[in-house]
Amino acid sequence: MRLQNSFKGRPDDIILVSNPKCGTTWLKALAFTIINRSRFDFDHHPLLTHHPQLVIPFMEIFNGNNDLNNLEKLPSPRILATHMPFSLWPESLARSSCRIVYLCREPKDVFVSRWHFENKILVGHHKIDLEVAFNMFCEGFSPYGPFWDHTLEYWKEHNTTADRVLFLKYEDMMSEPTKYVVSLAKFFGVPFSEKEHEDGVHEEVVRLCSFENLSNLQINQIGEMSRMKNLVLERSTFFRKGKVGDWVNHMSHEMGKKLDKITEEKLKGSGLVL
Ligand code: PAP
Repeated sequence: MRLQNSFKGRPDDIILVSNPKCGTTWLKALAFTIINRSRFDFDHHPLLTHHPQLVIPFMEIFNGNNDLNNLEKLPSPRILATHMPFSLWPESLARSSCRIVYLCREPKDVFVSRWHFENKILVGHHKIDLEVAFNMFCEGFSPYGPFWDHTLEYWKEHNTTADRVLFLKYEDMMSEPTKYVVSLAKFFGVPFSEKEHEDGVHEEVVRLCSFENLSNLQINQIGEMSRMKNLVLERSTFFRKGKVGDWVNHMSHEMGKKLDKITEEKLKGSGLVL
């Protein structure tokens, strides 16, 4: 509500959007590195000493270091992140010409990632029953609304204004990261020059932001990001496996088939396949 009333969108804002557990940490690292590549060299890069979740603030998650006033103070062009569905965006932003990058992911992997995440942050709590959590996910219980509705809202925006909304899939990016780093740079209005291509700058971006590299940095392994009663968010919680298809190690074949069927039905006629 506070965000709806007070947030002032700017036409040159860049907004990174995803359902939780679709790869926000990775997208934040990539966007920050691509946009600021003329300011920092790779050997002394802020991502070597700062968690990727902290280099780009969420629009709707306020804590000690982040509030509406701080968002106001950021220089343009701002890069902000959000998990909010498009229908809940502050009007000034939804109607602006800001650029949006939406990152989606295959829902079985999203569910497994979320189940691990929630088990890890709930301290002193019994392990969340996988089947109970699974049935709730299938029924649409997710922190930002049903998984498919969220994705379809942005898919619709992408189809209406493709030059404003770049729609990406985690799996595609994992299989061809360099190609997507090049597309992101172009979309942000800072394409790689010929010289940068020759020097392999786009490949350096991929390497710096890779799961292997980031998850092995001390800054992303040790310490807490925040603590609230029995919710403890450790820095390492954002890095688990970073793999495509890990769901098979946790869900039965039947569960997989059930979720696939729901996804197929929900996305039917949209042209989107996950
Ligand atoms: P959030 O929704 O809380 O912001 P988010 O970063 O979207 O978290 O999701 C975390 C997932 O991204 C984890 O997936 P997993 O549980 O299946 O392993 C995490 O491992 C993965 N991830 C984090 N950083 C990277 C990266 N650099 N490259 C690829 N995947 C990553």
